[in-house]
Amino acid sequence: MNWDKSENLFDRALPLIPGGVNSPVRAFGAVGRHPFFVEKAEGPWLYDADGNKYLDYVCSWGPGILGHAHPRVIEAVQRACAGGLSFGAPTAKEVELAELIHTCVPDMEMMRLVSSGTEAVMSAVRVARGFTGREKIIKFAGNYHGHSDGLLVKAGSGLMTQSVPDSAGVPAGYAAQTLTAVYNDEKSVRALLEENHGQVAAVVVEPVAANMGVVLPQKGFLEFLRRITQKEGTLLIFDEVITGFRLALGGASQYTGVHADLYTFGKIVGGGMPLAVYGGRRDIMSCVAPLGTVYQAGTLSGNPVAVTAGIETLKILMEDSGIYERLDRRAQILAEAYRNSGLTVNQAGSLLTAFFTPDIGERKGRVEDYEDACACDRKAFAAYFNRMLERGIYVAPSQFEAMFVSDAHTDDLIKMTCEVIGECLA
Ligand code: KE4
Repeated sequence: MNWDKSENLFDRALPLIPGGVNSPVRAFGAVGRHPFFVEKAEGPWLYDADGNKYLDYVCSWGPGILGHAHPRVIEAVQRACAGGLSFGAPTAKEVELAELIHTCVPDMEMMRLVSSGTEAVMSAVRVARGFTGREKIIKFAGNYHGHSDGLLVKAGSGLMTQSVPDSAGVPAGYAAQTLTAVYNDEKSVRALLEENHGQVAAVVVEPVAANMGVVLPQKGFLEFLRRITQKEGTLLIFDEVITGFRLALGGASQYTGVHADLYTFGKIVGGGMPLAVYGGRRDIMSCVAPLGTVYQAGTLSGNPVAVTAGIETLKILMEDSGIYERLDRRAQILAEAYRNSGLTVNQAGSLLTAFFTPDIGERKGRVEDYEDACACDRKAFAAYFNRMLERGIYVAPSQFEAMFVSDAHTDDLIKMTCEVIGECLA
């Protein structure tokens, strides 16, 4: 493959944009090569500036569940654009999208549209603090909730110590209000809640983790979080920016049967445009200005063009009852191909990650938390990524990300992918 045009674009970008990209993972740092620059996308295909064609299993990190440039979505967005791009005033479409979201996720009794997953989670945490009057929150190592200061933290030296910033520029004081537990480890959650009794506003969790690679909640873990937060007067926030409308039309609460107090959605809900949502129990969301005293605002919140993309995407998902079964089946076939090549695979619906686990001790072939994920062989992953890319298959450029299957990945393309996986891992 030739990447001359991408290289030239990268050279032009570097002096103007940090790392030449507008989001770090796009720089391909983890896979030891420069990024390609995308020209256009259609269905399951990405086309780069040099005309190379890739079968896309990143799907813009999740939004592309229908495949790229779905005709119905594009036509609706084009029509919306002709009517104006932004008004800073309420529109009927925002009400329609809120009604659709409530229909799909009944727990979303009241909600606010915002412009990114980061903004959704940041706002949900603020509402939880405003509603409970408490300041601390608990998150999990390996869960990612966007780049707001209070959530860019990692576990301190010991589990019981305060979290420390996971980025320069995050004040220690912000990090100190965020406690870090171990995913799938009930003891770590119980200890933090006991140690900080009456002080924890919320537990924020990815109900199926997808930012340390895909890691499923072990049986009973989410139910445990639900019980212990209720007992403690702490709110439970499901960060469904990835899992929402991905695992099921009703997201993780439908997929797992566990119900949270607040939810955040992004990616699919905006059909690939800058739109995300936070919401949940009406008594909690009634704290949000102008109803209540928790302030949150946004010039582009509920942007009519982004909302149009979201409405059309949700309508297509709601009309096609077989889509989730199709996506799950295809993902299972891919998972089997990776397992047959000796990798450990975690899969939930159309989300999966193939892990290059070290074959050490009794943890062989299991990735159940961040520590397991960190033990994977990242060099082997990078070599596999580049072999797949050379063969025209684009998977996420990091061991700690998910593979996304879309409805545009036909059975034939899945079959072809399995063959390439076998070649690349032989
Ligand atoms: P955004 O601000 O990137 O829209 O959403 C932040 C976010 C919040 N919560 C979860 C569970 C998320 O996965 C994300 C963002 N996901 C990453 C991919 N793992 C976005 C890709 C990127 O950072 O470029």
